[in-house]
Amino acid sequence: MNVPTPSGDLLAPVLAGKARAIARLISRAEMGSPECLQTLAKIYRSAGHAHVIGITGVPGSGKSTLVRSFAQAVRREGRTIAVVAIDPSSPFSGGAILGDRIRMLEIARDPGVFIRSMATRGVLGGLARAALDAVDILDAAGFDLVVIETVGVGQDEVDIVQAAHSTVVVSAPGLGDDVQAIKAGILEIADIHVVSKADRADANKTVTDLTQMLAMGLPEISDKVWVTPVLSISALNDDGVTGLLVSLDKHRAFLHESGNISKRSRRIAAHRILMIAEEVIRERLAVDQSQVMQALLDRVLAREVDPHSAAVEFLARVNENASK
Ligand SMILES: Nc1nc2c(ncn2[C@@H]2O[C@H](COP(=O)(O)OP(=O)(O)OP(=O)(O)O)[C@@H](O)[C@H]2O)c(=O)[nH]1
Ligand SMILES: [Mg+2]
Repeated sequence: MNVPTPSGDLLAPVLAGKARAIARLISRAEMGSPECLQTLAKIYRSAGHAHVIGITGVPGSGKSTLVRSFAQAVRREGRTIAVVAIDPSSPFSGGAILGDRIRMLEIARDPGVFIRSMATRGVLGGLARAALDAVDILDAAGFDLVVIETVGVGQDEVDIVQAAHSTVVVSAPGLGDDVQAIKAGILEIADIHVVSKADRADANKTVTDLTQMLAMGLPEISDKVWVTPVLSISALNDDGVTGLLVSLDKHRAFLHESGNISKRSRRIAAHRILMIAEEVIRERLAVDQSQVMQALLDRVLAREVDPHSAAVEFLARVNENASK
């Protein structure tokens, strides 16, 4: 019989940056296996060094192509990068053009790059929880930059990129007249805006529209305030991609110099705790439902107890059972 390696045994190779162990531990985290929780706790203690970057944008805006070209720019500087792509489609399929396919092959051979795609289905107990566990694992494994790529639709996806130190919103020309980020409600979460596919003639209009839109809500400029840049990039031609790395470095420096990093880290941690707490409660409810519910139901149906009081009692009983 094939006995799986205990997650604890994966700890040392993960911390040493071994790709196979990293991939396996991420899979355990993704499955929500309780067996790996202790290991994840140790991972968390070792993490906290990477620059965590969220990249989002509407479908087809060019995120995956940008991320791959960005990964190469990072490698040219001798830094390492890991990517968690939360993608309904695999980052290794769909829409890849020739230059991009060559790029994928080069990346696949480079130990300084790790790309992991996470399906939106089949993750037990919350995509956001699993994605952030994966970020911890990659951070503890020593990658300098950890990128989370998500499609900018759906609350889960938006929550995930907001759990990054720096959030990049990608808009593309040719996907309609409006600024897509506004429609998707992700304009204001950007620390950096990227207009992709800058090799296209209509890219300038997207830059102008976006810049005007931002100017309307521009905060008072002082050295404490971050002014969100709009970068024009052609990932296809590797044009402007280094500029994204420069902007991200500047943003990270800004977070530290202004002290905003502690505010942001607290917000991210609080969000994560709440998210996991919700998951724990949901699991407990699922387990205890039938036992605790039956007795309560009889009383509610007889109108001896109202549904609100019943819900409070239900939670109290479930918690009692959990602490037994
Ligand atoms: N001309 C041009 N086309 C690009 C560029 N970057 C991406 N594309 C094309 O735009 C399409 C979408 O690119 P992807 O990188 O797959 O976009 P995505 O945002 O990851 O898409 P989803 O994963 O479906 O959300 C593909 O057909 C790419 O070839 C670019 O810099 N220039
Ligand atoms: Mg993609």
